[in-house]
Amino acid sequence: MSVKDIFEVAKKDYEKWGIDVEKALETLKQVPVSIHCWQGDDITGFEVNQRELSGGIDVTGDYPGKATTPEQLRMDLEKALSLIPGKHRVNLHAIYAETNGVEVERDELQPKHFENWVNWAKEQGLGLDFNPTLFSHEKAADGLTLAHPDEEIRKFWIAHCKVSRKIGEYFGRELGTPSLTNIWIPDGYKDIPSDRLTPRKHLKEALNEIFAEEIDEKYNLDAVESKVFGIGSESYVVGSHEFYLSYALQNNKLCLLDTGHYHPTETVSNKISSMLLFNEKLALHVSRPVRWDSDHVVILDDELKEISLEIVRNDALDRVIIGLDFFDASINRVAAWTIGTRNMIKSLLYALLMPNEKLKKLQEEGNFTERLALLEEFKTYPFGAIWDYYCEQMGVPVKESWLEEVKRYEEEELLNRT
Ligand code: RNT
Ligand code: ZN
Repeated sequence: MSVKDIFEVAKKDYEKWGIDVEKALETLKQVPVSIHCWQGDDITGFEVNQRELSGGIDVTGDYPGKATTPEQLRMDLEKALSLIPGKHRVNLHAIYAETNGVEVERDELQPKHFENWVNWAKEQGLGLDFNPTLFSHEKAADGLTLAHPDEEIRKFWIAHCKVSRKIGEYFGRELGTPSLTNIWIPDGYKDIPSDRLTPRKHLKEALNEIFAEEIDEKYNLDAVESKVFGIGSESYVVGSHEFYLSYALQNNKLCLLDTGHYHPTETVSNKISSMLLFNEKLALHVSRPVRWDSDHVVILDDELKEISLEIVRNDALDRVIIGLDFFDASINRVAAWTIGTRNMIKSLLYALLMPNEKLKKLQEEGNFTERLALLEEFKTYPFGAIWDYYCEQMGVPVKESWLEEVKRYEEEELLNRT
């Protein structure tokens, strides 16, 4: 039986519940996932003065073939994108600027340093997102940036964030889709602080300065990303969830939730509905924290499905901006992108194929037996057959056949890199 034949049979199972499978696929096609460029080169970037990764995040592994030039990184992204169904976005960091061998400090970056990325995005039909890079730098060596006690250091990072928003605006103007410019800072303390308020006051004032200039939301959207701890900031993180949740609400910014940035039994899926009631939009960094904020490749686990269910059943596909954030250097990096992104999309399809209205009604009626029974039975509905058909329709490899492509690419390209 062909993929299409199997699909036709599977579709009937869903139709019994009034689920319009074709419509679900149409909806899925419209959902962009922002793919982080940094999986391709272990967050190294292309600065002339390359610094070691810092900021309390870490990449482990030495799988061969890492991209070391912008051309290689774009080529690898193209390979991954050819294996992922749908039209998506690419998320850049300031360290991915191209400055022609000239050292340009981060507070002096300009849109022109991202011209190659924009031209490439136009060619590929992609949107671009952006992040100022407030780590891997001597001015962040003590793990403090926007909340630093030294005003000069704060000023430097404020200037960097300001130019970053202009770069985001440039992306949005050129590509016709707003850039999400997300600020994440590593600031915190290894040991118990004697003053928690002052650093947070510095951060609040720094953000106010950064956002002082109005930028049209048609071109740029600002987000702030919180965290609970990092390596070297185990006892205190300045930009905590409460801090940014309050800041975002008061200042009409997007709160960005990274799934690795909460306590182990706290889930992002359970936060989305609350935030939807008070925020017009919110943003995600979907990651996989294994025991800590380890940024493993996203798998199709229960929490991923639950996140997608919360987005879909609350009709929030255009209010929750989905981005990915993982980095694994112990496996083929193109495969890592492909696996993680395909899983994100799969989970959205899974959610779109649930009888969400029926399930809500059962809860309202207090029919918890049927609610549990259906939620469980749908786990083994022929979801894979719908997914395969979607991949075929979108012109990307079906099932694990994408792996052959990656293996060929590894042999022909990645293993030849020195
Ligand atoms: C760090 C944050 C942040 C980074 C990227 C590289 O804990 O998750 O989003 O991973 O900006
Ligand atoms: Zn993140």
